Amino acid sequence: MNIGVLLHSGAGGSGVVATELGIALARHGHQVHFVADRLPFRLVDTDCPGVYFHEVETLSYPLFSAPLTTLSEASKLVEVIEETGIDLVHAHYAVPHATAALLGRDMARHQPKPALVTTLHGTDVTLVGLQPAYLRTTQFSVEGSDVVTAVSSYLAGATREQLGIAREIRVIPNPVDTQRFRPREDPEMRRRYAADDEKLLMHVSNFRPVKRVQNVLRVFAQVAGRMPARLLMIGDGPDRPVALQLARDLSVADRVTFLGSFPRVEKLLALADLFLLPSSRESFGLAALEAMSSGVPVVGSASGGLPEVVEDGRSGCLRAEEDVAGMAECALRILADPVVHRSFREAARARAVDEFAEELIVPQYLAAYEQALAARRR
Ligand code: GMT
Repeated sequence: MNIGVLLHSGAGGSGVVATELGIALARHGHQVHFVADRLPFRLVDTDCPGVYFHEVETLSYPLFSAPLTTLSEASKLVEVIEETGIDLVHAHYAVPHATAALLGRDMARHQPKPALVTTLHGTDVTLVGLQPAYLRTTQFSVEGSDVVTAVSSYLAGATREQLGIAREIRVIPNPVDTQRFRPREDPEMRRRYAADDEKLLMHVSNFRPVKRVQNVLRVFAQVAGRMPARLLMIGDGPDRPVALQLARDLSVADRVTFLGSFPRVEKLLALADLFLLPSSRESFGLAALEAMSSGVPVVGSASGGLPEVVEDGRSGCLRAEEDVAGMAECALRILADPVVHRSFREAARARAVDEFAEELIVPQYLAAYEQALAARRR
């Protein structure tokens, strides 16, 4: 199949899923054309056969207060459809990618017109798409797609309810490459971040308000008050300065390393003893899944789609969003006893392998693609 993928190129989870899925599809023998404003964050191994990248130009003009990227994305898509005969466009994120896909498909002279699958990732519906400024466009783009998928049942329900949409939404959870994200021992690398007798806690995100990075530090401060521990913060974003300041206020700054943003986190994740994700609402929580696949239990909030990924009391522990003390207590319980810790580690890895391995999820997307192509033929 010849597949066009519209995605966000930055470090957000939707772009990561789009890239990893696209690469997996290329490995299955499909031609995958990524269309984005920059080389996607995780598209580092471009030597994979069947992977193409088409850069969307951004044009500034004095009359426009900002570049009209949805239009340039649609124009680039037309070019790619006409040049390569795309069978199917997969838009990751309703606005603006599904919108640009609908426009590009309508404009293309190529026949037959490609089918459109839109995957909803969360903030596109629950945050951005609901704003009055975008609401009607979001509804139109979701309704106009041939097949719509959501990364969790929570998100599918929220979409139907909040967007007032009745159409079928297929739930396809996010995949993880369980070979790349696997438990590994690297004591030498680990010593860069923690001594052998210290526990290493980790957080990976784009430091947006929804991630509650302040609560990452609060949970860590409580843990570090009871056992020798260090925290590795990976990623970057608007709340990084707040987090830095809070680390100083909580007197843990000397135990926390802010590493910045990295496309290949698998080697780092495998060094962790525990992963923290106390977000106010994750539609899925891909970072948690990548940690679990690396054999790292997750402590986080029991909201949104995270309970569909982490099993409370087995592969991690989930508490109410503001229950910092509860999360810290849970973390201490997991970390204090090596036997308990090992069983959580094993359960986390098993859950990732049994439920979310790429080999299990890619066929679900291929089935969604077949459904979209059949709908298009009709
Ligand atoms: O996590 C983010 O803020 C980025 C965001 C995105 O849209 O790129 O991630 C969303 O999509 C990920 C991949 O499906 C999910 O794992 C994240 O849970 C989801 N983020 C939120 O719902 C806040």
